[in-house]
Amino acid sequence: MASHGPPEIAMELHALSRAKLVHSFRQRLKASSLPLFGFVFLQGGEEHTRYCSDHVMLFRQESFFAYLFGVREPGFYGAIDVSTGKSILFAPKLSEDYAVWSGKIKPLSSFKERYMVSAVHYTDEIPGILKSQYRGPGKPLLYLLSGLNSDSNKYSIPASFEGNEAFEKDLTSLHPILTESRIFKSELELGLIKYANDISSAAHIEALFHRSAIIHYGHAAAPNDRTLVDGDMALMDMGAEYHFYASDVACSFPVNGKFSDDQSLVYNAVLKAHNAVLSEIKPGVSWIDMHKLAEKHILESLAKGGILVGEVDAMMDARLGAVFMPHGLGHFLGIDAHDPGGYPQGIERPTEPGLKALRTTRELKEGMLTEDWKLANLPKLVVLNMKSLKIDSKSLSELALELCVLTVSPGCYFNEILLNKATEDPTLSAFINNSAISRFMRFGGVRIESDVHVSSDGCENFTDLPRETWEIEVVMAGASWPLNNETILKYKKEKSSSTTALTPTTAEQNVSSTSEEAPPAVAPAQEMPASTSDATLTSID
Ligand SMILES: [Mn+2]
Repeated sequence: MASHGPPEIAMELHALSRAKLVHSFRQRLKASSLPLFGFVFLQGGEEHTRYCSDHVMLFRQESFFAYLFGVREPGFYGAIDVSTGKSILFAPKLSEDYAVWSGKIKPLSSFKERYMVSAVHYTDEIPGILKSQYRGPGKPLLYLLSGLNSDSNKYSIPASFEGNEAFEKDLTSLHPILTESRIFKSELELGLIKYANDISSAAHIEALFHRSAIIHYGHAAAPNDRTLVDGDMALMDMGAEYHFYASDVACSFPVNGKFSDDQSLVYNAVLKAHNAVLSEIKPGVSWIDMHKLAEKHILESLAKGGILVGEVDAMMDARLGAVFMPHGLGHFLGIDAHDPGGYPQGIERPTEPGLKALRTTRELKEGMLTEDWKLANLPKLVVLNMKSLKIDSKSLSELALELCVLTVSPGCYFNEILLNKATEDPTLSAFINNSAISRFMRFGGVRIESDVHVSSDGCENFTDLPRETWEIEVVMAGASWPLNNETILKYKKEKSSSTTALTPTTAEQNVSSTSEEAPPAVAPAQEMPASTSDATLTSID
């Protein structure tokens, strides 16, 4: 857990990312019989002030630039020479004024050392340096980053600098290769995501302890600012970031510390979906199949609980799952919480309800370049850099192990708009038990989200949180996590004495529960639970 302290940030992580990119890029150029000349050229993020004021907003590096260079400061450019593999950073020349107000200006040599690049110059030297280093004929060629992010539907902006008219520009080659490269993580990247997960897990536990009675969430126009009260479910989706690398974790719990029967029913439906997906993930599985598997478990549980009626297969055919889980099962995770690459060129987004919200439909792979890597003739300088940096106990191919990291985040929500639409649809409405579902109209929803990496024999879950209803209840009652044997024994003792006291056996047949706990009685005609978060759908998955 977090008590291990932060891992050392290894800048060779970025040297490795650059080497990997150069390797793939050269393969691509060779395959198209193009000469191995030119520079991959990126512009880092700029610092901004709040509107017209001089209030400087918190700077966070642009993600592609962070991936290749790890640079934390604003105003940089970066070039990677495709023919030599050499990398050059261009730093902004800061004025003396800057030094007076913001502290000592770092010399270029300190950037060279920290970011492990071949050279560092000032941004006003870009045209001169690139021209002098270019080995091809004619105008120097720049491979610029331009392409669509399939999550945001926004385009990356290609680098621009004074004097750029003297260069040839290629705007199509870089984006697909760099995006693909980001999907498969090195061991060094995994370490950071793992640590970010430790922090997130610890934060969620802390929130459970304090029962977070008030949650500000949502957005300025529709703030999720209602105070949660006794009887509500809380849904928290939050993740820490460490040296650019993200985590994305959600947990759902009853604010009063005890699951009601209805809350258990919905929560266990989602937990069953979550656990089923985790046990099925391995290289070769399709993400669409995983989404459908989650839907199926949720629909089955809702049917067992009497909220839905009819055959689950027929519900699946009618896409009823999208009414309760309108978002995709999960997404790639890395430098961005929604890491890019879900829809590479040639892969179309599905159009069916629910499936169209998937952030990827790819088949999961352990890594396609690993074998390639072992044979790769890597750019010399990068190899030298790597060797000089105390990682000699591991070979480059070991470090380059490529694993994809995803979130698994099934959810079940009772959204008024979607439910009303379903009631008006003759096919969908036939499955809905109106009197049962009316109890849930102000329920809100449940989401469980964990971060996993796909390995050859399945997946590893980085997120360490109480997930069973009883685990959540004992942690909310004050037990520390992970639970110690004493707590578990005490719980089991209480459980056995309470199950002997409880009678209904029909309940056990009616409710699906992944919990060790005795299944709760089904759908008692209790009063409507108070509403949960009004905005469970504003910040989905
Ligand atoms: Mn997510």
